[in-house]
Order: sequence, then structure tokens, then C-alpha cells
Amino acid sequence: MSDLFSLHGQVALITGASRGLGLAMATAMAEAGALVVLNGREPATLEAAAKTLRARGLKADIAAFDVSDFAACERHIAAIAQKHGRLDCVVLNAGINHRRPLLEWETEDFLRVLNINLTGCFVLAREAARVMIPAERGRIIFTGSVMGIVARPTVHAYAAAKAGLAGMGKTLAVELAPHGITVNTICPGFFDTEMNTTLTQNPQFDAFVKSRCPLGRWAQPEELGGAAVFLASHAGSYVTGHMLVVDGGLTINM
Ligand code: GCO
Repeated sequence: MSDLFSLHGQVALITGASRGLGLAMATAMAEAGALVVLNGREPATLEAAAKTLRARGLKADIAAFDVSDFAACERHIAAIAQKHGRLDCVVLNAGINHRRPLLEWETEDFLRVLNINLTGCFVLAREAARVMIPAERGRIIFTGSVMGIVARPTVHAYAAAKAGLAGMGKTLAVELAPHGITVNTICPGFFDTEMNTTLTQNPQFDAFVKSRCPLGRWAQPEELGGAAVFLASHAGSYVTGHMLVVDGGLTINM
């Protein structure tokens, strides 16, 4: 049983891993035995997170770069594979949100969200595939969202990017399957993260989440860890092109 979910000997890059869902998934993967490479923009924050993991006897390294700097994405994937001799899994999770009524949206803001949440993931997936294809195995995991499935107002670029990831996850799954690479999209529901503080602190939104979601509460970041370990490990070997919804039942509730 433990072998089924083991990531021992594997190297995984997790983007957006200084905090929130990225750090929670990285922690779970490190606990499953992986050497996790934490990505984010601030080296000091990343180093602190890596230090906390290492203090627990887990394996962690950092790679500080902005996922919307596409040249940096290319350089860093190559450097990680070179440094560690392999790259088994990428969890492409870094993301931002921008919430405005439609008529207040600047086109620039739309493009900024897409660059980080979607195009950066495309570039990183492509570069990871460059390493994984010769190895004839690999796991690519996107952090999508229930917002790629259902809708709420104001989060136009975020929803476009998350639906885009799920769609691209399927084309990549089909194209990369012959190379032994699986590609899946985890679709979180409403999690109690820093990115969502404006929502968790809004009494109306808080009440909405609690009533709309059958489990009746926000999720804690740790509750996403198992999904990442499952898709990265042998347990998920026959799962590809899938959207794994982790939303407390929100999207199946009428
Ligand atoms: C929003 C939230 C998102 C949600 C996400 C659910 O404004 O919709 O900020 O980050 O948490 O869409 O996965």
C-alpha cells in the first residue's frame, strides 16, 4: 500500500509553492518521499519553506523565478533536470486572481493573469516534456479550479485560464501518452488560503460557501496534498487527461 503512493527517488517541481495550495502539495509530496523543488518569486520565502521541510528530514530545494518570464521557465527546467539528474513530476500551480466587474477590467490585467495562470503552465509543461520524453515517463499536474467548470462573476481571466488548463491538459494527455507521460488537472473548490482572504473574510461569501458546499465548510490547504501524491505516484499510473475535482461536493450540488 505504501509503495503504491511512494514518491521515493523522484524529483518534483511545484510552482507557486511558497504558500497556500502549492506549499501544501509540495509538503505532501515530500512526505511521500520526493525531493521537492519549490518555485516562487521570493528566494527568502522559498528558502524558509524549504528549511522547514528539511528540518523534518524531508528533501527540498528551491528555484526562484517568475512563471510569466518564459525564458526563465526554459532555463530553470533545464537547470533542475541537470542539477538533480531527473525531473519526474511538475505541479504547475502558480496562479493569481484579479476580481473586477467586467467594465472595470483593463485588457492588460486580463493578459497578466493569463500569462501567469495559463501561458506559463504551457511553457513549463513543454519544457518538462522535453526532459520527460527521453526518460519515457513523467507526470504533469495542473492546478485548475472549479471556476473552470462553473462560474461566478468578476473572475473572468482566472476562469478563462483555469478552463484553458483543463482543456490543454487533455490535448497534452493525448499527445504525451505514447511517451509514458500522464497529464491531469486538479480542480480545487474553495480553500482557506491567503489568496482567498478577501473571500473568507467576507461574511456573505463565507455563508455562501458553507451553504453551497455539501461538506459545509472551506477546505484547508492540506486537503489537496493527497490528490497531488495520487496523481504523481504509481497509484495514478492509468489516470490521464482527468479533471480531479476536490471541492467538498460544491459542483455536484443543486
Ligand atoms: C475566486 C477565488 C478562487 C477560488 C477558486 C476555487 O475569486 O473565485 O479567489 O481562487 O478559490 O476559483 O478554486
